[in-house]
Amino acid sequence: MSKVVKLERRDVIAIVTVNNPPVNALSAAVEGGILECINAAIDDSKVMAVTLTCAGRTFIAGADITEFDKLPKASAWNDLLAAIENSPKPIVAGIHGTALGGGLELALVCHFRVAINDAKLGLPEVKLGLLPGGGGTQRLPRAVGPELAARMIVSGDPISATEALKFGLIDELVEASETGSEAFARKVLAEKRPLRKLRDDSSKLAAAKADRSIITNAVASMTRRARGLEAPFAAAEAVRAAVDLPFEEGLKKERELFRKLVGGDQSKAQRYAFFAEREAKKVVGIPEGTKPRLVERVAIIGAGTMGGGIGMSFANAGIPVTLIEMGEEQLKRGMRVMQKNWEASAARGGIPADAPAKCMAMINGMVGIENVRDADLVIEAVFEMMAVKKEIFVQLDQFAKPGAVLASNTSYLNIDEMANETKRPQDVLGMHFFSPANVMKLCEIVRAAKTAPDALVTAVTLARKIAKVPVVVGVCDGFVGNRMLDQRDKQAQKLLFEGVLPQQIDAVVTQFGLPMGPFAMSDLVGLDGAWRSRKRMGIKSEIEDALCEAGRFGQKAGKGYYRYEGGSRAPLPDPEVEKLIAETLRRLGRKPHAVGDDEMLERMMYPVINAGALILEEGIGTRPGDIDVVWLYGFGWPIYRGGPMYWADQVGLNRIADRLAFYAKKTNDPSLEPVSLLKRLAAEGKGFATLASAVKAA
Ligand code: 3H9
Repeated sequence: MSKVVKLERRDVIAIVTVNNPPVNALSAAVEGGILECINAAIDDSKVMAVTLTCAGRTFIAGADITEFDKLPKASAWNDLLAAIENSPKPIVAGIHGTALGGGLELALVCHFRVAINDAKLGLPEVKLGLLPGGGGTQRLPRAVGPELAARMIVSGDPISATEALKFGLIDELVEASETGSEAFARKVLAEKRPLRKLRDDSSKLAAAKADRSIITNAVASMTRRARGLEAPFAAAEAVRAAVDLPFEEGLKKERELFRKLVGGDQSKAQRYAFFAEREAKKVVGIPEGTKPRLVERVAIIGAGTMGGGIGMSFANAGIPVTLIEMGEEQLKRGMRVMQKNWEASAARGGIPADAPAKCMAMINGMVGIENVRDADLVIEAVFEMMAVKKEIFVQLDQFAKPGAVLASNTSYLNIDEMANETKRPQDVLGMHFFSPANVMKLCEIVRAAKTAPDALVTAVTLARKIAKVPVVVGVCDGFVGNRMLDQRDKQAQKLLFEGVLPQQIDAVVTQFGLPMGPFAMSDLVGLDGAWRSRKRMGIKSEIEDALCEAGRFGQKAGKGYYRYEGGSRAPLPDPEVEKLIAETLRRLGRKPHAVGDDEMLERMMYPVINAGALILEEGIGTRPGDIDVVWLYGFGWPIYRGGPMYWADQVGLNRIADRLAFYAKKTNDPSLEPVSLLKRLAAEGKGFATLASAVKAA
């Protein structure tokens, strides 16, 4: 009998229970086990109906993604689906937790489905660069209609059990999945309900057959953000096949599209990213079983853009916030911005109409740092200057309660120096949020020299609680994300001085798949801050200085490297800028020359990889996957390229090391020389992935 699937009988009801922690993924063993139990139940003359449920935290959350690289075993999977669907005895799926991917597809071949109220049901395969390959694209449109099915399949987002009931995906809401499905099975028997096979029911397809815009519109709204991704378009094609083709032919189409995607580079990269994100949550180098400290209230110092955004993230998660400013005016301004942001989300329908008031009630605005007293975690988000930060930490040491975690949101500065201002450096760490902090998911958790393991775990746990993706990094200038990004931006600036236009450089980056190029990003951030610091330090950056002197401070001024019309955020190339660059180059005696797109990409991206290698060499980042997660969630690296370190492995480290050495000479820039880790791996013919396994094994 199977170790992961159990069969019991309660008089006429056979109960099949999957128990494959943590998420009951459909491994080969689970598939085989379910088939064996279903066949045994069908063969048992005492059994009249069967239920399929799961032990543990969730219903089956999909196929086992770790097994995808092995040979496909479509026939075993098809045998299982056919055995359930063609069973002469009713089979009821009892759902709790998440019925996802292959899990929902299995439920869709059952004749009935019941779910508990907080269950979620979805086909998230597109998020792994796939489409549902177990009949989901053909049966879901028949269950809920093609419009909702297209939304679910093309976006990968699940729906709630209540919505599932409303649209006919489930038959009933129940209190508990096991007892509820058993009771429902008895009802089916008592009422002699006919077995419903979705494959034979095309009634919900009629409307979309008559009016194609139903499906076209749903697909268009879901694929708008799918730039560069293959899977959402393939998924849409499969849903269209459900409407246009007979069931069997639609299935064939689905299989064909699935096979193409599963062996493709995009899905491999997306599956890699899925596991990299989960690995990143595991903090390396702390005693096993380290527990987080209890955090019931958070204090944030500074109600500016960052502080406000961080405060919103905590309030959204239901964690009370004390927002602290130096004066009433700044505090009022900060609170007003938060309220406006929430109201704008409510107006867009992103949050319920009563959410802004509820969220604002979570924020307690106060003047004076002594008000950190009640907080279990304090995050300072004040001006990015070491002297100011140090002063804050001296005061935190005085006012914060013993055991409170003290965090800085600095994006570049040395956390050890701040920690040393206190008598409790073990409680100090960095929590570097990315702007806008209420939207961006990345949070670099900076472990300082003396940070205690439980303080670190507290920050990681809390970041997850507020729906951020935490990555633990070490202390260095710019940590992982900004330190690497600076290398790209430095090279982008050099290209500008060779006469390449901002829009040409940005286009190379966006064509590669990032949402924004370095110059559009500078315009978004604003050019004036860096200009003022350069002036203070007596540093020059002639082109950007000239832009600022002409009042071109970026988006907020309606002009920077680009011009912006009528308050729009769309960057438009500006002949004025071309003129200004040409004049600056003439003044400096530089001759513009053309640079090809491939060279631009190499010159901007390979230094990023080099910096990543140095970060690993120095131990600032633990795993190459952590660096990839930073880029995926901090800078919108295209998920179908896995992350910079994964991408580097696909390009080949040998090539990257060679090209870096070449550009170091060609552009007379020794900072481009490959670092020793990169050189060593390249010489050994290895990739960064070999380091990931070394860390895992440790
Ligand atoms: C599919 O079904 C294809 C079919 O259409 C075609 C068939 C022919 N496999 O996320 P968590 C692990 S494609 C293997 O931290 P949560 C995960 O790595 C699949 N492992 O928990 C982690 O391991 P560890 C479609 C999996 O509570 C642990 O479980 N399904 C899988 O925050 C806990 O995960 C999906 O895409 C898996 N499928 O979230 C669902 N799923 O502890 C993907 C999870 O060693 N999964 N693991 O680090 C999820 O979305 C979330 O994991 C879930 C739980 C919502 C289920």
